[in-house]
Amino acid sequence: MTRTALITGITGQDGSYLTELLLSKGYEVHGIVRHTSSLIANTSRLDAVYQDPHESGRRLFLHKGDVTDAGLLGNLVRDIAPDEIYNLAAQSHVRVSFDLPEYTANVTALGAVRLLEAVRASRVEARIYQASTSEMFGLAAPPQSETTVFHPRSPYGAAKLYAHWATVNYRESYGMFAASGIAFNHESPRRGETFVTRKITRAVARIAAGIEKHVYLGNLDAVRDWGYAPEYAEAMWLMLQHAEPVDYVIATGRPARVRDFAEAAFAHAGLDWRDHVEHDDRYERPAEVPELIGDPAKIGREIGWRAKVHWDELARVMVDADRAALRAGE
Ligand code: NAP
Ligand code: G4F
Repeated sequence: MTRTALITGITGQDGSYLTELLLSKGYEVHGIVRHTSSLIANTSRLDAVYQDPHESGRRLFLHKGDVTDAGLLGNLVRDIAPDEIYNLAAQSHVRVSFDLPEYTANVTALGAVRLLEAVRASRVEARIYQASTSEMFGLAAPPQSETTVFHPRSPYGAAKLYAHWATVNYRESYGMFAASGIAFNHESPRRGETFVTRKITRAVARIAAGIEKHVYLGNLDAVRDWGYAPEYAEAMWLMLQHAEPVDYVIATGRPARVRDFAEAAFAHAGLDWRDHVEHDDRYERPAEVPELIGDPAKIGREIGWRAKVHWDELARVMVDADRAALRAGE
């Protein structure tokens, strides 16, 4: 029997890696794609696996939609009757969430409830993955684990915490197989260009090519636990194959500061980061999350997932990819 998955946020970094993983496992994959006025569809991260709707035997289906539209979600869940649902859609940028708090709550918090409610109302027996985040820990002291008390520091963190508890609540109230992965930062060459790692590695490529001289950053002292996004897609899938719906921290456990990442990225191109990184207050946040370091012991012990790529290798992989893309004129 072909297994079927529905992915919200399929056009994002994680959605694209998860799609590749599920297609490689023989799944039929359905994804929700937002309408834009200027493109037929925002699917550039899916280029490698995109299948023309006129092809026979295709296993990737893209549906126009939005997680702010409850009717659309209800219709899709009922019509597709997926075995697995991955809720990856979000306004996922922390700094942006301070400027768009209500919008962020509508998409990131209420979007999850609309989806849970669509599944409950349809009575489709789908397993649900909710993309929770280490940002929910906020000020809590590291290392953060499944038992750490949450203290979100941004509209995004608060919205994700609401979605997280809604997922727990639907599991406890209705016996649904709904589980949250509390993922720490994960990156890749497909990372959005305004997140700090990709902003740095793109700048390294452009500075090494003589196109630019400087990159402007905010807080260099923030500590993050950066992992490699394709490995996190594997963790999501493994969580839905588990016998029980259980929430897990997904992390490497290896911390680094923003300045460490910058140093490693510039050094990989033979450059000294101190010659090229300037400070700009605009990239500071009204409230910062100073230190996120995950404790991935539980997911390692119970489902055998462990991060292989750590932040310093990640910096090199992303610099190489951005330099290659620049050379190819992308
Ligand atoms: P991303 O690259 O920002 O992708 C977000 C996805 O959500 C995109 O496909 C985006 O569509 C879609 N989306 C946004 N608003 C939507 C709406 N109203 N309706 C439908 N789709 C909408 O994020 P990511 O890095 O892949 O992360 C995936 C999920 O994991 C997100 O929920 C994020 O908050 C969460 N998370 C990420 C990390 C991380 O470090 N990457 C860590 C913890 C949790 P467009 O392409 O059209 O913008
Ligand atoms: O790359 P960032 O924007 O990621 P942040 O805020 O940690 O959020 C990401 O990870 C979360 C998991 O913890 C996800 F849930 C969320 O969706 C997103 O994927 O910033 C990382 C750090 C911050 O401390 C920020 O203040 O880098 C610092 N930073 C310093 N200069 C900067 C910059 N961040 C950005 N985006 N741009 C800067 O110029």
